[in-house]
Amino acid sequence: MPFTFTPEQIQQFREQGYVAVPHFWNEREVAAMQAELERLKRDGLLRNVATDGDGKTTSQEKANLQLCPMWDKSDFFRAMPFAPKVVEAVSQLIGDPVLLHLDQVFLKPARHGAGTNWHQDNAYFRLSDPLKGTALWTAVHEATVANGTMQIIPGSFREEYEHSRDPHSDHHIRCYPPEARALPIELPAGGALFFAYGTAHCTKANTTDKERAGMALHFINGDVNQEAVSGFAVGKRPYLSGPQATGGLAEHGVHVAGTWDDEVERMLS
Ligand SMILES: O=C(O)CCC(=O)C(=O)O
Repeated sequence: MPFTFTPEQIQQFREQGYVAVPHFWNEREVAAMQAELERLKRDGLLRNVATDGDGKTTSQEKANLQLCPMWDKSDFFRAMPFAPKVVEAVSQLIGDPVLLHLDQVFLKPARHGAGTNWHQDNAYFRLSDPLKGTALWTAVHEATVANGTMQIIPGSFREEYEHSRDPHSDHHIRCYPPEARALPIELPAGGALFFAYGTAHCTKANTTDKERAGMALHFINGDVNQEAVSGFAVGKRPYLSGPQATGGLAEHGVHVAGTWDDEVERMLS
């Protein structure tokens, strides 16, 4: 069954800059994500980017563990953006052709997990039209207010906030949006939040007894491929739909499209 947003969901994305889908990924897909993330963690590939307030010194008290990019360390996560429902969903929001712009994960360990401060992705990516790019943020574990789930500011893609270096991260920038308008998005494990490049968002601390991870895929429409800054280099951003899509062959040198279901089963076998 192809994935289809309702007209109301598409309207919400265009007018409010976000749409949440609570059961986007099924239980097997979630279990596979958790297993592969555990392997990446075990292999020491996630890095603590939280700092104690000087923007430089790695914090010993709190941890925001990031891995970016993921595709070159995991065939499983390389396959994820090629999953048919991802391409179908994203193309309904930003139009074809769809390109993958970036992939990464943030893991907040139990009790001392740190959030990622407020920002607009477009402060990094600089699209002239912030609705031509979307994030797909997947709750790899249940994401609640208590464990610091994503918060967004509806409608904020129409506003451009000033960004400066985040003193609590070793490389991020942050802004100071009107937090009174913030909306926390709670999701079960496997839930997805799509939000436009201009939508201000942040995550909060995880002080619960269980770790929580969010995986972020970023996509752009082909019209803005030349103007989009950061992310993968032009030529290395896989075309996922449209006439230039080669199933990953052109960008990765291997055929990735069509492997998602097998990757999920491989992870669980
Ligand atoms: O999961 C997180 O902590 C932050 C994700 C995020 O802000 C992003 O991908 O832009």
